[in-house]
Amino acid sequence: MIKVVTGVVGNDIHVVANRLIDISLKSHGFDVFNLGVNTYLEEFIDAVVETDADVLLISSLNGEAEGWCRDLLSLKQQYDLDNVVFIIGGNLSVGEAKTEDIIPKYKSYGFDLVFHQVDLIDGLNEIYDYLKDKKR
Ligand code: B12
Repeated sequence: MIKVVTGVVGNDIHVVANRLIDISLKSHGFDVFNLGVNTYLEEFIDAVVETDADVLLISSLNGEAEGWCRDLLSLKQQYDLDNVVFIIGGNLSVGEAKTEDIIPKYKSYGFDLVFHQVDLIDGLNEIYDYLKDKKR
């Protein structure tokens, strides 16, 4: 069973998308470790290491992930997490920003898949397709 750690990064209390993601992942047969809102990047990484997770799926609704996720690359190297898939979605900037600027920025932080203001169902379907291909 694919293990997924999920939650909302930083000082972010928007919980609705997180609950919907939890329900969707479970109904698609994933083993879900939901850390909920107000979770720091280091806590996500600890959970990934502890559970030996295959995927880390982070949400940010207030847009502050840009600040909270900058250290992802160095944490990935520190804990040797090359085999983990890193995904982030939600409102990935504070205020207006172009998706074509946002995606490369988060990829440079170390995320494999980035969804800025994407419909949740469309985004999750893309994630499920990506993970299916990875498993082959
Ligand atoms: C409800 C709400 C609140 C509630 C939250 C209650 C709760 N416990 O969840 C309250 C009133 C507390 C709140 C507070 C704040 N909020 Co508010 N809030 C909203 C609101 C109205 C709806 C958010 C929501 O839950 N939607 C339901 C979810 C399911 O939909 P969604 O947010 O559109 O999310 C979609 C995508 O982001 C995506 N998605 C999310 N995660 C992921 C992950 C993946 C992998 C994928 C693929 C997709 C994905 O899927 C969702 C569905 O399409 C939005 C405005 C809006 N109309 O969207 C603002 C909004 C998110 N809030 C905003 C702000 C600024 C705040 C505050 C900072 C306001 C303030 N000055 O105090 C605080 C933040 C406090 C904090 N520490 O985080 C801004 C964020 C702006 C930005 N990023 O630039 C928004 C967009 C309002 C706005 N237009 O300015 N908020």
